[in-house]
Amino acid sequence: MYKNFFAGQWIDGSDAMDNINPSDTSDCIGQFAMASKLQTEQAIDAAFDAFPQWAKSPLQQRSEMLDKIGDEILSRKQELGEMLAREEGKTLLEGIGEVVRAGQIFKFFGAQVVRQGGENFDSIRPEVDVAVTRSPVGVVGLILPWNFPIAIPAWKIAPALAYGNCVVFKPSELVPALAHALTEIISRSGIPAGVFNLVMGRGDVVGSCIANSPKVHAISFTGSITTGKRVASAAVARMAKIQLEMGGKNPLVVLDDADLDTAVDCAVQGAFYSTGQRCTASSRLIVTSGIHDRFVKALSTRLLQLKTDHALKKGTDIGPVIDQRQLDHDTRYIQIGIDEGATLECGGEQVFRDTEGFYLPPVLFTNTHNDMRINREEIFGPVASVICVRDYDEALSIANDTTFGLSAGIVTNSLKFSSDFKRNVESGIVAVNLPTAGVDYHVPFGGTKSSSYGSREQGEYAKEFYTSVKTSYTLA
Ligand code: UN1
Repeated sequence: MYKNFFAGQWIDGSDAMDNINPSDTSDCIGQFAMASKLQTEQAIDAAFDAFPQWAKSPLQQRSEMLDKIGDEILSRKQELGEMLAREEGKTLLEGIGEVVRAGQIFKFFGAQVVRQGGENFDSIRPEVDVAVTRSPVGVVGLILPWNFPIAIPAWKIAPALAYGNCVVFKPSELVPALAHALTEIISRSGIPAGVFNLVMGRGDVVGSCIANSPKVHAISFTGSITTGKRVASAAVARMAKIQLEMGGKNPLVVLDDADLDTAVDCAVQGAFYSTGQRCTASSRLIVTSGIHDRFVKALSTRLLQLKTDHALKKGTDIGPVIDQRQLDHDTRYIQIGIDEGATLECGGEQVFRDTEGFYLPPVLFTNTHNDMRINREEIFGPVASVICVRDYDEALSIANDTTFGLSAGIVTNSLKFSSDFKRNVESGIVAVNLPTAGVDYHVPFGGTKSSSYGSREQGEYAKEFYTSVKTSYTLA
């Protein structure tokens, strides 16, 4: 039984959940404690009580602590990567990559701790000095998804702690093992009791309690738009600070002059790796007519070569989708695409392997248009559509014709079109001759329109959310 961690103690839940391997449903990774509402309140109280002391803690102590957490994560990348692949279903290589990213994030914020500085201004009044400084926000509630079980926790927990906040961390109930492993590492870093708390459990119990608690000063959320809106309205009702990262329907534009191999690489990596379960996935492939047929042929050939199998099996390119519910959801959308008149170019059916898992090989639709539901709603699976367009102008206008705005990509050799695209595409991230997914850890991450709300995550920009600004005036 893996326990919750709050007020510096490992604590049993009021209930327990099985953690099932999506590559092999006979493999149960463990039983994880589910916190009750009362326990969640106790965790929040612990964070609230620990905050005044932690806010004043020596920077050197915080810096060394985060660096040490990063070191341990990096030194255990193989083991943690395996656990990640086993629990979430991305391949071992992707699992290890994600663990490394998490380690690097902790080390980055370990260094950022001692790079905190304010600004001085001359006043408009004589003899007055103005200083702008930053203070921690307080107790930060983190409500997180299952698709990056260690990297997303890292990019929220590390800055939260670096800037002097206390944390109440609610992972998705589908990936408790990595959350538990990360908590175990943090718990041994010398962190004072109550500063970091793990509460596993259901959204309507734990998540809702965090969103509604007057003792939680800020909430950072990554997940679906529906849940994000619910969290946001609870937080706004009590004027808590909020940061939301939600869906995407990210366009990858391929122009006639593109290098075909680069275009296919970007589409395969961006749309189908991590089983397409990324909010940065390129689910709309917008292709100009001169290269369309060659692109579709080369991409389908590549897709048919990809091996969809057990995430830990050597040679697997695409792991399973996360669970039965997601598989049903993906399959429902495939049917919607067929009913809307799209052509199923490859994939479309669940497949069966040696172990019982949720295997859905890459699905590619062609002959689609941007008004179809498969091109308007986020599917969050290994499903992408090709939209054929006349020219660059039509490609840009279709790329922007969406309620989302997280990531966008273009494959072209034209400086003119790539520059124009970087300027005019409505997204928070734009990639030229690179996949829309897979981002660096030291620069801002986030989107526009309904993809994101609040200030950016990651890199130095994270401080906008995890600190509040104070302006002081002093008569000299
Ligand atoms: C990436 O593409 O490297 O949930 C990161 C997601 C995003 C993270 C994507 N928040 O997919």
